[in-house]
Order: sequence, then structure tokens, then C-alpha cells
Amino acid sequence: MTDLIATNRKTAILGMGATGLSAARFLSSQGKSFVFADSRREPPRLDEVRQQYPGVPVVLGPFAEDLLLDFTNVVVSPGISLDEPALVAAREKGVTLHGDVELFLEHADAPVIVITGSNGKSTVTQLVGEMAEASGLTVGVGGNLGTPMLDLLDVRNQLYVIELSSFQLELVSDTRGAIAALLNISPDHMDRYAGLQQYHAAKHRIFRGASQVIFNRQDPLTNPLLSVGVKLCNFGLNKPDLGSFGVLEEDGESWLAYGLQPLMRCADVAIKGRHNLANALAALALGQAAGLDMNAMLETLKRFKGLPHRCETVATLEQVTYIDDSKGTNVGATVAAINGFGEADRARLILIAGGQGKGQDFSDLRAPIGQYVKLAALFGQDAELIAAALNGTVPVQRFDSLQSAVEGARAAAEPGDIVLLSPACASFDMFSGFEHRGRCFKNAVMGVAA
Ligand code: UMA
Ligand code: ADP
Repeated sequence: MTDLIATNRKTAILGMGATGLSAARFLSSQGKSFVFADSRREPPRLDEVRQQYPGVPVVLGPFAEDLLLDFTNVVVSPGISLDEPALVAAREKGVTLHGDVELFLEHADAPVIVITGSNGKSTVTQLVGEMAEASGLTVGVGGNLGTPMLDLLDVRNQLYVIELSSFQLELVSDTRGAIAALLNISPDHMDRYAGLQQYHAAKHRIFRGASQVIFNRQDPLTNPLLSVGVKLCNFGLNKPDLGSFGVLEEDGESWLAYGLQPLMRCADVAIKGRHNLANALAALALGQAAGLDMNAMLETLKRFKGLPHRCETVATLEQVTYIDDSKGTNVGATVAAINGFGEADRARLILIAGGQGKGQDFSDLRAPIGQYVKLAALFGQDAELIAAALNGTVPVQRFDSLQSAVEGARAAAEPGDIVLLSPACASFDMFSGFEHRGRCFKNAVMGVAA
């Protein structure tokens, strides 16, 4: 195997965040040299970099167009667009650009599962990781989920389960025989892509070079475009065909099923909401492809309560239930959350939404909100865009903070109602990330000073 990055070559690491620092650790462990560049003048982890890599050059501030022309390789952090003029110029000159994914896949010497989609990635990744552990395997779980994948490389791992974002996939051209799943596609990150087609193309790169492919038969956008010589399996919330996963109705009950075989009652799946049944089925399909033990997987589904900030119940106070879905950062996620908690006969949801809209069209919120929501409490940078999209559906109130939106929701709520934070937006206008936003919501609900 030829190394993607050889010692005698000049390598730049672009971006000094989680990915950049993991790439630095990885290259150092291999005795390879590099320089850092970050387009911020004072990136938050600068001190850490200077301390850990005292002799390593660091270039700070907006990238000059010729910044990378003398390098052979550039490791690009996912948050940096490939349309940056410095990267366009580097590519034209024949400089090789990679992300951490290619480096990871080159060095992983155990089977790899890669998971992408607009929503549900983290849930499915964590779930498959826990299923693998329950099957007795030593497993590395990470990627976009949090732990950078290069930090997971370890000879003891018998399986890797890696969440990939569309950003991370942009430079991937061969997943080297990984088992790959594309869960669903709905518009997200439209501030980075020219349109849905470009976003779709980035997501579909996950199938390149895969040995087995898992897709969502109810979401045609996930259908693999090229599938010659690849083992395919699909999942969906309808009745499955032979060899695929779905839901069967039997004796008045719904069952997760594989082909004609019922596996477990849907009611026994610990994570709630229809979207989570789809996540459970995708995890079963991935686990089966990796040879995990079916009983261990089903036991995991009975136990796994989900990750924090994903439709997480915070408390029930005065008969009003508060749900933290801070990770609902795009319209598709919020639609799933509203549909998941909506009740057919009455609008009992108070939705708290808003933040940075990432160029999304909010009009897909109209139908579920019109059906299940009694009040939309909006806050954050793009509250007005959401209000305009909802015009004429339900009453809308605007708030200048999440705290005041929670207070407004509390004042409007009646016994039996649900207050759902599912912002349909990124959080960076007011918070350090979705976790911070979720914690602030919980504090506001519990009356803890922020
Ligand atoms: N930077 C630049 N120029 C830019 C953009 C960023 O120099 O134009 C620098 C920043 O100043 C900072 C560094 O790059 O110093 C940050 O790099 P990054 O934005 O690529 O983020 P990382 O810290 O490396 O974290 C990334 C993922 N972030 C993004 O893709 C934006 C993390 O996903 C992931 O957990 C981590 O790698 C480990 O794999 C976060 C995320 O928000 C959770 N992902 C998006 C999502 O889920 O929607 C895609
Ligand atoms: P991701 O990692 O893709 O952002 P998560 O598992 O963290 O996905 O879930 C984020 C949010 O997306 C959840 O809080 C929920 O609102 C929504 N969601 C989860 N699974 C699905 C799904 N299968 N389909 C649609 N929306 C989903």
C-alpha cells in the first residue's frame, strides 16, 4: 500500500479544530511533518497547538490564493468549503486534497461501517456501535458524531462505526469496501451547496467503493445510482420484501420485521417516534451486513434510550411535557419531530424554533405545524423567515431569547400539551452549538439561571 502522505512531501493541515488536531496527532505518530493554517486570526485552540507542536509553522488569517501551491498534500477540515479560492488554485496545480476520511480508511484494518443521511446519522451510528458491543466486539465509534475518526484507529478494534457528514464526503472517492448506509435526504446546508443536487451528489459519494449498500426504500433520493457488483439491502416503515427490513402488522400489533419474519414489537423499541423506528431498522440492516448477532441487536433496541438533545424528554411540569430536540437543526428533522409527537385529534404542541436557517426554505413546516401545533414560539436570527413561511397557519409569537420563548410557551401551555424545542436551524447565532442550546433549554425549563 502506498501511503497517501509520505515523509518526503510537504503537507498542510487546513483548520485547527477537532479534525485538524486529530490529523496532526496522526501524522506525528507516523513521524510525518506538516504545517497548520486557519482562516481565523485567533482560532480557539491556538494555544493548545502552540504548546503541543512548538516547532510547527502556523499560518493564521484569511487564506491567500497562493497559500497552498508549494504543498503536495493538504488535509482539509470539513468546515472549509472546497470552493475557497486557495483550494481551487491548489487543485488546479495538482496538489492532493484529502479529508480525514481517506486517511482513516487507508489505515483502518478492521471492517468499517459508514453512515450518512440528512437526519438520524448520530442515532444510528451510536445504536450500531452499541449493538456491536452487545455482540461482543471491540468497536470504535465516531466521526461527525464527535470523536474524530483518526483518533479511533487502534489495532484492538474489531469494527469501526463512523458517521459521515456531506462535508466529510466531498473528497471521498473510494470507501475501500466499507458497509455504507444513506438514511434519508432532505435539504440541509443549503448555504454551502449550490442546490439539492450538489448536496445529493456529496451524500452519494458514500457508495463509491462500498462492499454493501443500505438505503431507504421510501426515500428515492437515497437509491444508489450505481450498484453493479454490490450487495444491496433496504429498509422502510412499510411492509418489507424478502431480504429487507420493514414493519409488519400482525394480530393488531406492529412489528419490526425482516422479510416475512417478525423480529420484535415496535412498542418495545425504547427510542420513540416513527422516525426512530426507521433508525432502528437501518441499524438492524447495518448490523446484519456486518454479521452482528440478531438477538444482541434486538436487546439493544429494547435498552437504547437515544442520545441527548434528540427528542429527549426533559420534564413534565404541571402536566406539560418539555422535549429537547435541539439537534433538530434542519426542516426535515423538525418535521419528523412534530409528526412524531403530534396527536391526531387536537393540536397540543407548542413549537419553539429559530436560529440560523442555513438558506433553507421553511415552507415544508407549514403542513405539520398546521396539523399538530397550536403556537409557534420563534427566536433567533431567522425567526422572521420562519414567521413569513408560516403565515396563516398558526399563531406565531416572537421572543428575543430562548429563555423568554420557554416562558412564553409555559404561559400558553395547558395540561396535556407538549412544549417542543426543535429549532429547524443551526444554533451558532446565540449558542456554541446544539448541545449548549439544549442545555439552556433544560435550564430554562427547570428554572435554573442561565
Ligand atoms: N476553519 C477555517 N476556515 C473555514 C472554516 C473553518 O480555518 O472556512 C477553521 C476554524 O477556524 C476552526 C477549524 O477550521 O479552527 C474548525 O474546523 P471544522 O469547522 O472543520 O470543524 P472541526 O472542529 O474539525 O469539527 C468537524 C465537524 N465540524 C464540521 O463539519 C463543521 C464536527 O461536526 C465533527 O464532530 C468533527 O469534525 C469530528 O469529526 C460537527 C458539525 O457541526 C458536529 N457537523 C455538521 C453537522 O452535523 O451538520 C456537518
Ligand atoms: P444527525 O446526526 O443526522 O443530525 P441525529 O440522530 O442526531 O441525526 O438526530 C437529529 C434530529 O433529526 C433528531 O433530533 C430528530 O429531530 C431528527 N431525526 C432523527 N432521525 C430521523 C429520521 N430517521 N428521519 C427524520 N428525522 C430524524
